[in-house]
Amino acid sequence: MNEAAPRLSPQTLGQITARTGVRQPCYDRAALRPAIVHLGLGAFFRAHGAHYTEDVLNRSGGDWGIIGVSLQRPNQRDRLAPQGGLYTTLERGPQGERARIVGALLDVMVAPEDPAALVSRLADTETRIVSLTVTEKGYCHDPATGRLNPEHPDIRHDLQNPEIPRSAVGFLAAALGRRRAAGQAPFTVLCCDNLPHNGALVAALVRDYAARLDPALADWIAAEVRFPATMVDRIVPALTEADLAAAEALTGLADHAPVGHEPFRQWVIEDRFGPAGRPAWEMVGAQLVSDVAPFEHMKLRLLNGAHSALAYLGYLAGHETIVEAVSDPALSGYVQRLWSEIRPMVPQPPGQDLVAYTDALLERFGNPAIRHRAWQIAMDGSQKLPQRLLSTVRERLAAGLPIPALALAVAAWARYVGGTDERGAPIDVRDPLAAELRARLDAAGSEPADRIAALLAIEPIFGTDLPVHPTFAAAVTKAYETLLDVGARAAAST
Ligand code: CS2
Repeated sequence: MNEAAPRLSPQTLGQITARTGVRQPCYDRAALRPAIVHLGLGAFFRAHGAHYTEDVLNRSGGDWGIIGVSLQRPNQRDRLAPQGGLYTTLERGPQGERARIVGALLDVMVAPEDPAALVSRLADTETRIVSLTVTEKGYCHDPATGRLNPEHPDIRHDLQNPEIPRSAVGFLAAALGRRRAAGQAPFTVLCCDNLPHNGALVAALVRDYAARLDPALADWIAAEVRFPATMVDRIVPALTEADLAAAEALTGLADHAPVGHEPFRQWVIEDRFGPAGRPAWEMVGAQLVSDVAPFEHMKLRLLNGAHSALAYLGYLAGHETIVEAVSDPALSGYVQRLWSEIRPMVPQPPGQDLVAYTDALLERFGNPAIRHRAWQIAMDGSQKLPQRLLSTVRERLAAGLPIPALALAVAAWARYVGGTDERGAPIDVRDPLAAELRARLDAAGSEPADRIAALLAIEPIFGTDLPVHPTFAAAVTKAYETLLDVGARAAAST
């Protein structure tokens, strides 16, 4: 039997050097300060934002260390703490797999274990940037309007207990309140979630929340705190057992928290940071621009819109992953038609060609080394549909243009949240509105038009305009009927 490999840690790192091809931190980790606190320490950030920062450190040193924060569960901390924050990233492309060790992460905090400690960490003037990847639902807002949902249980809790919050918005406001009270400059808030106008959106949510506690704090936030917008992109599937084995095979060390990711990455950042500064991310490929909006439209609508459409149709058609879905000619033909509907509504960002962009997307989706589960992307559809698909729907309807492929994507979501797949097996529907979706469908009965009307009536998803739009409801109902009649593969082929 093989001996167990030693665990990755600062003490064992030296054992990798004998091996070829594994990049390691080549800067002085002891010089790092907790300058960035990142809320939402998932696989995505560890393979994206932390990777860019790691590249800057490798290139030019500095002290931009990262404290990662889990807002819910302790798993990441439990896996990373014994490794001194070190982890392996696995870049997976058609040419094979390359491992690298990331050292920028200094420590992991688990917010619910000691919320006051996190508020203090954020309020400490060493914290210069607070970045976030808390997923769409983590902002406790109404996705159709972008407004704070004051009825959200976490927001209600935080307004009652502002010093020991639960929500990201509550933590930001509590810490900014402390900075203000102490007469200190604020940190910069860097939202890295796939939300439209993410900087302005989070700014408005934090101000709205703060105003309910202390209007003067809301004014101070409006005047003093920077919330640059960003567009983030890298396909990073959730951790699997196979990743653990792959990391160990490449490095010779056991890592309980590796991350597999595609080679491609993009980060477009609004260059609007306060005197607290930022790492020189532009040195390592990030684009610092004055207007992120065109890049964000391109990415949210063409990448994420297609991802969601492929996730629902692909899942229903029996495909486990995105690569399987786009390897099915029915679905790859469909996604091209979907992109033809979306592209005319997306202004071309500087230096980007949209046809080349979607061609590259098809290659990325078809990367056989990335097994991104349709089920993972299908999650939280109520929070994703508005910015990924429905904003394009609105613009096409306003221009009098047809929406067959977009309507099929919405219908596939409706079919998916019905909770039973095409072979009659139950679907594990994960969504913050899952109970409401279920209740509405149960009340609607079995008529397709009634089921679609019941779902379209959910205002936080569809607003007040789309449910009463005659073309929209009719197009989605028709696509839904086709899905029921012939199944997802055949529906996607028509
Ligand atoms: C995906 C995204 O899970 C999802 O909903 O669409 O995580 C996607 O992989 C990233 O945005 C790619 O940058």
